[in-house]
Amino acid sequence: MQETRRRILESLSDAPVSGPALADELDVSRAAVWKHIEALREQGFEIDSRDNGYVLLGTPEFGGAGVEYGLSAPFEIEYHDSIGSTNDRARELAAAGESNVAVLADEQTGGRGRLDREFSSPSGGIWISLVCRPDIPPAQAPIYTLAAAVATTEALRDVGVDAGIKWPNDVLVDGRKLVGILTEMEGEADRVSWIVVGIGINANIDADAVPETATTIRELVGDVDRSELTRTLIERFEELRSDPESVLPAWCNAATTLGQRVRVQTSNGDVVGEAVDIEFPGTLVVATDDGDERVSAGDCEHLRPT
Ligand code: BT5
Repeated sequence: MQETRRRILESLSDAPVSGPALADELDVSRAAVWKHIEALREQGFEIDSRDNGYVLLGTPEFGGAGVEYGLSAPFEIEYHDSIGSTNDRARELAAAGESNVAVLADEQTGGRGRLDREFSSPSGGIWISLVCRPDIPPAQAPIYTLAAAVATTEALRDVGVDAGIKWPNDVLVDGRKLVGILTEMEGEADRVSWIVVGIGINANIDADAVPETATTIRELVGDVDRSELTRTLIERFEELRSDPESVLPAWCNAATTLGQRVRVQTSNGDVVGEAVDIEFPGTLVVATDDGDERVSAGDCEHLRPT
């Protein structure tokens, strides 16, 4: 959000402030203050003009300005009511050199999962892709998927949803999928150029608009303030990526996979056994009949105990 507008909103959030007082405080002309107020109104901020000054009565429900207002993480929001895929748009921005942008949409018409599977993304969801340019080797990129899963799970628990991570990229409630994560990247042998972390949350959506194996926040606890949830998610993601060592312990708290019997389908065949540990940057250790196996990618299924 533009800095002057952010400061105007901050001033108005405490008490009414007159146009001249705002102009003095921000060191701009009164006409400029008026233009900023008009622009904020257009973005959906409800600002009343009263005898004692401007009053902030309401903030936009969901959208770029609604999410950026009060966000304490260095991400700009690019919002779309409807888009093909936020990951596709984020990849475009990344390829053009952008960083720390979150592409956010209310609806996706071409949402993608791993291996180009379809990801249904009707209006009412939180479909978001974070463009990052970390200074890490490509082999460490999976830590970003884990960080996104932790940030999302914690944000969901804050609103009363009893979510848990299934390795590596799903967030489930009672065995049904509430969130999918798709991490994509480009890089050279020793260094990542960019990473796009795409997160899809079935938020304020009817259960019959998502696959039968899925659930939605609306179904579980009723509708939530999507702007606030998105801010919590981005802020937590920011903390985790700034301190990669903190990701695995937080992941262990938020995940349900450790201690479970699992079947992981990998490109080299199935690995079946008990998930006993997670290692940096996201490798699952499975105790099989033939000893421990380490798996870095695959589709994981939690099996019933034998
Ligand atoms: C994923 O793939 O779960 C990753 C999904 C990532 C979606 C986000 S939304 C923002 C960004 N933009 C995109 O275009 N993508 C990202 P995977 O593990 O391959 O799971 C895909 C499977 O999940 C499908 O084959 C369905 O079985 C199931 N599925 C489809 N839509 C779903 C939904 N809305 N909720 C839960 N499960 C769904």
